[in-house]
Amino acid sequence: MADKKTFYITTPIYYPSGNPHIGHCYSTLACDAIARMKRMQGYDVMFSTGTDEHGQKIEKKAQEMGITPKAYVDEIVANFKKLWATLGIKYDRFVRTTDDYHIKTVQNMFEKLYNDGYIYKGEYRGKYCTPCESFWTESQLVDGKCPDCGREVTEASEEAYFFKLSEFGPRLKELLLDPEKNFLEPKSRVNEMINNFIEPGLQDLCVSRTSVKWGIPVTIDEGHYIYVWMDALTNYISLLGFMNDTYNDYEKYWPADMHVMAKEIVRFHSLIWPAFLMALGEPLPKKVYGHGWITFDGGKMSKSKGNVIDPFVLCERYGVDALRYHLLREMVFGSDCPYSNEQMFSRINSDLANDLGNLVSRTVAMAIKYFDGTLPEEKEFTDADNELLEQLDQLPDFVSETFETMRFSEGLAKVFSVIARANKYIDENEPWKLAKDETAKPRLAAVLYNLLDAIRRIAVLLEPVMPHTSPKIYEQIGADASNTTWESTKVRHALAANVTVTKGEVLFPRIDIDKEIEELNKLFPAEEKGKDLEPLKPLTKFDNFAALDLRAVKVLSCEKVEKSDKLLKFKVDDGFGERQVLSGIAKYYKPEDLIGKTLAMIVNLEPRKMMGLESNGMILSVKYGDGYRVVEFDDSVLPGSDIS
Ligand code: ME8
Repeated sequence: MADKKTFYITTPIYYPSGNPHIGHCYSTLACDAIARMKRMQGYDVMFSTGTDEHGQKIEKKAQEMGITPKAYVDEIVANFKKLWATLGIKYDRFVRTTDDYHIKTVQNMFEKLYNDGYIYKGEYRGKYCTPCESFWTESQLVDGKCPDCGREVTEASEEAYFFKLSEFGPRLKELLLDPEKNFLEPKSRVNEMINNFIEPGLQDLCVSRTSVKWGIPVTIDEGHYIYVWMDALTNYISLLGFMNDTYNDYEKYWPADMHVMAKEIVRFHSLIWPAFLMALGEPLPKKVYGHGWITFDGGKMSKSKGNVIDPFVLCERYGVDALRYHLLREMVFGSDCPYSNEQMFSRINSDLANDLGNLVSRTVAMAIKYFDGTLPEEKEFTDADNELLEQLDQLPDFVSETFETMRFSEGLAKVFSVIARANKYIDENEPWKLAKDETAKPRLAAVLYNLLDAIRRIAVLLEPVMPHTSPKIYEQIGADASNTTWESTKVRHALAANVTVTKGEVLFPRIDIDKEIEELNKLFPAEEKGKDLEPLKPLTKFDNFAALDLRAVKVLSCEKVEKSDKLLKFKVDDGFGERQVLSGIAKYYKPEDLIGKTLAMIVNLEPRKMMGLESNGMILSVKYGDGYRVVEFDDSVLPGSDIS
């Protein structure tokens, strides 16, 4: 027998820097649905997902919690796996970048690229966004800030290894514009990549760090650690066994058929990843799909509208398949998609309970009522059946084509339009009237049989999206393994002519939307405003304020206080002369960054001693995240100026 055709699909490997949320669910569900469909279509599928565990963010979080980075990620990775199990995600391989085989591949690949002259040692100077772990060129900054997250960037410089990304501009442009390949979808992103990154000139890519120790060590230079994207992207081949001995699937599955991700990391997948592969002399992935974001009230979650979006809670209350269907139905490929529970409830009620659920329950109930559950062999088909049958005939190819290009929304809308057509077919043929006429029994049997067989074909096409519901439908309509294959959806009347139906549970109970939102609000009360703030103090006399002398002061010098990890020692000019003051902000500032700044200070507090040093006043700071920021003025404010 000839080998099966293979199909390799990947999700991004997620950062286990926080627990998975509904956004992560979308990419993973989309890949799962495609993988399931491809398996049904007879492909030998490799569907991979995993976690991207190295880097500064995770190192910092673990440090804050006083545990090792590995212990920190282990717990979150377990939550990712638990969520995927809850959502019915059937991945074939879960890669962790801390897995030995992955580390081996990344190290081997680094060495090869170094030996072949694609990686060299240099000094990096540039704008660096710490939270995003990204270096940016001046032209990529938006208003001088990180284009991804909008936060401040800082000038960074360190000894580092570089990958010669700058050499690959022309080949990458050719790849992106190749009309045969359609490498990157949606097409709108192609211009973005070319205009924003290739045309201005690709910069060589920093692929190692010395300051972040939580990473894969560079084997040829102690103290250097491989820097995020080279580590992360390589997962797609390490998990197949490229340059490691753990797996032996590279020849079989590479190149990947589809890399799926959201838009913010398309750049890494459509420029850097192919460039690495070009340098390695390996085949390129066939397709990169960058979908939009699931957004919450314009970016933020809100509990006040019953907008609980804990995927575990949603699955438990409304069912896994309802959530799977809703997410895949709502997101139009390429656009962002706002999430709201209210919208999900409407979808469940209209599509799942009313249209699909009713079609199944009405049809099964009629077969039981009119034929005791088993249809007679004798049937009378007429031209009135043609329209429904023709619509069904067109579905399999359309579903297949839309699903595998991430256009689930279109594909599902079409399936549900045929479900609506089937419901209309019931109303047009009025089985309840046929049942009253003994001579119309063959026609009645044909009508019910057409309906049951339509449900069969529809349920099979929906199985990739609703894998728990379709088998329940098969049971109710008397379908079996032979007539629930993907191929069988192309065939009319594959159900046994004398099929027996069985009454089953209600597939999707209707939701009373107002009541449910009230219920959710009770379960998850909206957070009280100001809950995390210091409580307000009682009123005080104006004189108490007037007694304080608040001034602008200029920092002349600033240094750490020995043996204290909190205190900084300042010399400031208060307009009248110099004075020494201490402040407990050493964790949030480098001393040299404060020199020359004009700050706000209370200058008439009685002197206090700290760590044996005298402090004459108090520098004002404001709470900022987990730390503090000094209150500062621009240079035009003179030292000694009164603050009132
Ligand atoms: O970027 N809407 O990891 P990450 C839709 N480790 N999709 C969303 C989403 C949302 N609101 N939020 C997250 C990383 N996603 C890197 C990837 S790959 C070699 C390395 C999904 O945890 C979406 O797929 O930040 C997005 O691209 C990905 O999670 C980002 O995951």
